[in-house]
Amino acid sequence: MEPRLKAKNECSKCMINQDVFERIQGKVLTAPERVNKRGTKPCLFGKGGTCCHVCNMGPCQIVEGVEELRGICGATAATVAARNFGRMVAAGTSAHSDHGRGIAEVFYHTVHGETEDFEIKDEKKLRMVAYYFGLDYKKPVKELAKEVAVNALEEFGKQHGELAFIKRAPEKRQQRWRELGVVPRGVDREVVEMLHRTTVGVDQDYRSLLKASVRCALADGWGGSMLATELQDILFGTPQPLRAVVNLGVLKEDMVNVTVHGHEPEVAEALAIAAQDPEIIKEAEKVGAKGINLAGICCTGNEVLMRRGIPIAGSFVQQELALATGAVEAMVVDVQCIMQNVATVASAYHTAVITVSDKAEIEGAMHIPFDHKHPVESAKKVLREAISRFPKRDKNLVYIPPNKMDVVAGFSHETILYILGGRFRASYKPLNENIINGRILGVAAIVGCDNFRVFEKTHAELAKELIANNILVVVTGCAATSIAREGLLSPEAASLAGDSLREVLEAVGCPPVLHMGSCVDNSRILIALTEMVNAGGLGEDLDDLPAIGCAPEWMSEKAVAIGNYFVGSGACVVFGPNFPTEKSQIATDYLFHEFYHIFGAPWVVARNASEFANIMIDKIKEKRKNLGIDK
Ligand code: CUV
Repeated sequence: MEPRLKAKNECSKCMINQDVFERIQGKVLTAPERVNKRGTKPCLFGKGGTCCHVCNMGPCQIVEGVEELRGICGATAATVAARNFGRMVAAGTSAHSDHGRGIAEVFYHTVHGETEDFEIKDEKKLRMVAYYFGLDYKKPVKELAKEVAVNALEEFGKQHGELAFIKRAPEKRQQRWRELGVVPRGVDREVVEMLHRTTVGVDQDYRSLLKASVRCALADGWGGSMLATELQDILFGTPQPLRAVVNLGVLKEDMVNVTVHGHEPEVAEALAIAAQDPEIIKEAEKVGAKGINLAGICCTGNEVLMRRGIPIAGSFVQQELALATGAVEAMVVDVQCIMQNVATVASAYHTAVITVSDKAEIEGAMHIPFDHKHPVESAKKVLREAISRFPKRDKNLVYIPPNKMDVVAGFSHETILYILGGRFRASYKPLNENIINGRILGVAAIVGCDNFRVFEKTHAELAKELIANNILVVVTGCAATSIAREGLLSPEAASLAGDSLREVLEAVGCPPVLHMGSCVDNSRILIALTEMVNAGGLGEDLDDLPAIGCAPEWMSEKAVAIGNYFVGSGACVVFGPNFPTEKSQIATDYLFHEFYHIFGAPWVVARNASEFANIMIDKIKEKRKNLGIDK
């Protein structure tokens, strides 16, 4: 079949900044063109989860129901698909959790006085976390913070018992998990066990594998990710609503542009502090710039957008294009979702791609190791490199597109509590009341990546459809950036909401789509949902709520881990445009149907925005009916 992208610029991803995309075409190969060259179909052998490569008798191509096309060892398609699914969950969990551990280490250094650059910014949250660790949370802050640091690090290597934050889930959910034997012990232990189970010749029952994948995923959602979010909030501040700007138009012609890309906010926070240092500003001025302009990409961007209002230059699919503006002096990258090609694109300009993590180097990039005990010092080194590149900027190559969009971000669960819950009652009760009386039909989360293989604007179209149906939408990750670009993260976008949702939004002055942060911040959604259960009137467990999640353009393995912990927690998740196990009907049916009986929530797949919307609206209506509030 002919590749679908015949014309150069047909895909929605190239259209985001088409003018920039056109300038780089023919110069360096970029992702949309690679899609074009390869044809629009990914590897047919591997797609759908039934390519088995866990041993050297294969790789085996397995076809469901065909005896001769089982693995050499006899593995069925269901086993292989479940095993691959489990491995994706383990990889995703490891990524979020190693990020969490990294922050726990920064936290440890900070509270033990080994770095002076950071401090405790949210004491209330520190005490809350201490409470869940079973500590005497009324102790003086300094002493308590040290104990929290040790406890946080121990959550990763814990061998027995339960992760501390499991206790934050609704009582009924905890009981269900205990009965099913899926309560995670230590984060690392669950990841290791998942990898062990899925090596050749261990767990070979798809049901057992898939159930175990939930235990691993829960270690992400209620463990690694939640620790990352909470410790980052304690250290860098819990987000509050703020105004900011997104899209490539945030780059500045007269400043040293530094993009921060990846996931961990530590480096970006240090860069933000260093960029305000008078000495650094002076150095920038010396080379003819007005100062340093920081802009985010991917989830590092979401982290500093949420807490500091630092603009976002782009989502995952815009990373190469940010460099193709010719206006970026340095792209500083930490971990995850950094395309190797950024180094190649940068080499066509004066731009430095600077890796800073000791876990992630890229061929062709510059490596400046980050000293976690002196973050701001390291940040200054990075900025000096960027400043040194400014005079080398080729004005003929510079093109900053005019596109930018105003957004309101910073909706931590605490903030939502305050805004939608009412200033004096600090509970989700008023939100629940609006759901019960039908003004708000339900809540939907649109999360996860954007993906060069998806040619439509699924995120924004879906968000518009949901809010028009009076569903309050929360977003994280690159889905948030993608929806932000379309203007849905501003209070004015309330005009696109259905009448009754609009009334509620206008009364509190908030946008119809609430930006809750980065991918690890999906843990905020778990807590928000739990608070909705606790506020009463909407059932006793997460699977009772008229709430649903989706990742319409998932790309990273991390998205699979996230989806699986939501399903395991009782929230239905719709994935698209394809599903990782779909070549095994048996394994897929188990996730799509049996999981509903086991966890109270199924996985679902949808192909395009209207399919997503229909499924999500129907599921929310079904929950309302079960609750008896469908009148
Ligand atoms: Ni963690 S995981 S592309 S940056 S959301 Fe963006 Fe978000 Fe997916 Fe990566």
